[in-house]
Amino acid sequence: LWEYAPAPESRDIANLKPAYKMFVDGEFVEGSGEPLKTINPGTEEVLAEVSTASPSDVDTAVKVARRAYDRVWGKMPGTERAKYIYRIARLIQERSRELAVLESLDNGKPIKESRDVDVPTAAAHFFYHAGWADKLSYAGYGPDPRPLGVAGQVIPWNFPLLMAAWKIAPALATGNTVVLKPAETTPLTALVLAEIIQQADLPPGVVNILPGAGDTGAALVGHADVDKVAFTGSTEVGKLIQSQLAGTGKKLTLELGGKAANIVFDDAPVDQAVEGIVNGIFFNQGHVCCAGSRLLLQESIAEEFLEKLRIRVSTLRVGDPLDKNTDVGAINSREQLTKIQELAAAGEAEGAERWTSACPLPDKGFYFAPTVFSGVSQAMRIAREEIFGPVLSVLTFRTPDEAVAKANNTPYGLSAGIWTDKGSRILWAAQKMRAGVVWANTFNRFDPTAPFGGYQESGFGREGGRAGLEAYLDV
Ligand code: TXE
Repeated sequence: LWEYAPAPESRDIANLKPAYKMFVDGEFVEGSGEPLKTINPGTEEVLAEVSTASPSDVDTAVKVARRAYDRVWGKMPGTERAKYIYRIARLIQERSRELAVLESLDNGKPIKESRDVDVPTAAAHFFYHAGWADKLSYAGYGPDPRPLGVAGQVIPWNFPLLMAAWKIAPALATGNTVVLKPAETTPLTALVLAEIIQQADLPPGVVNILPGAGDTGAALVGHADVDKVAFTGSTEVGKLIQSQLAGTGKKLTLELGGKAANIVFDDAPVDQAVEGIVNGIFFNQGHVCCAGSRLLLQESIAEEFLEKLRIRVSTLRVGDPLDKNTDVGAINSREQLTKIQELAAAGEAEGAERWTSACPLPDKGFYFAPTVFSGVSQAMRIAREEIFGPVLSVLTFRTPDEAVAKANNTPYGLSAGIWTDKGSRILWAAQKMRAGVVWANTFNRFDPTAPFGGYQESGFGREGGRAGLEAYLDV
């Protein structure tokens, strides 16, 4: 049995500073908002004090971004923009250990995930988009598609660096300038990305990074001189932004919550499916908008499959995010932990059968043991609401039609998974599923070449691939 071990990975690698400033016009400056303290969710210790942007700082940053757009970036040939974007990608690679440790400290995710997924995928987004910068005329939008101007971008805390890359890279490739607000609980890696942007010699004002809470975000997206808004976060705030922007003519993309179904048919390769289901919900503590949070099992295999699944889940090691053996790290904040606890309690109260892994949890920090609910019915809150934590809800079905109907019985529509040996069934189900991404015999695969985005209350617009460029262009 695994025992709790102190972090072997030195936190010195993170190059943590006691205080961080915001990044405006190529400089790190003190914001005039109330400073915030970002904490390590794995230990509850304060990591650093971070300067925040007031509405007047937002106004300054937008003006600076406008000037950089008008004078430099909006006019620069794509071949030149590409060089800067490649440089950012290379610098992310060079500073990858620092970024990975800092991400795990600030967010709580296991170091093996920040090391193997977040940081390399962030670099990949810059590499991929650098390649587009000088090829936009050949992208099928007609000659010289135009950038929109200033992009106001607001991102969440679940993939802090990766979401920043996901937002900034396509904006730069298409010739837009950026004002980005990271989430209040995870501002640090975005500010190291700002250092990288400075190191890459990007013209001042092309990218500005302003930490702050929801009020800073609201001031940014509502600013009259912002042309395009890109938001990733809760459906609740996404709806607020949509109504705030109604009638302004700003281009908007929203990437919101999800409640993805992972469907396992009776002919699925069982061991592979068990791994995929575990990865689908326990990766990043389940703080994933496309997490496979609903498992739909064909009735004939349900009991056997559940048994194997519980055995596998009981081997997951929960604990110190900096320990390389950790599979499930810390929940990002006390608020999120409370939300998960409340929804799990609702699952029990509504009559689902709760199984929780008996793994040891550290005494300090925000942790939640991997949990599987079986006997879940479609009306239960744990089948309808996004839990955004390491909690899986298991439902059953008899026929493929019933599986697809249940998968689609959600107000969301971000992703789905299908596990079967039959190629024809994969194609059939993928066509019928209202989900922006459908994975077959795999899950949670991210790639900058593939468009990502949702249906219904999961938002609209696509990020990644050629489709993602369209959100930043007038065509
Ligand atoms: O999200 P918020 P929270 C879901 C998940 C989670 C729940 C709540 O279910 O439990 O949302 O998380 C900024 N105008 N997702 O409260 O508030 C905020 O500062 C402009 C799914 O953290 O939406 C942060 O930078 N911006 C999701 C960002 O919005 C505003 C990822 C997201 O925070 C704002 C995160 C406003 N009025 C949570 N209010 C996903 N799709 O992956 C807040 N913000």
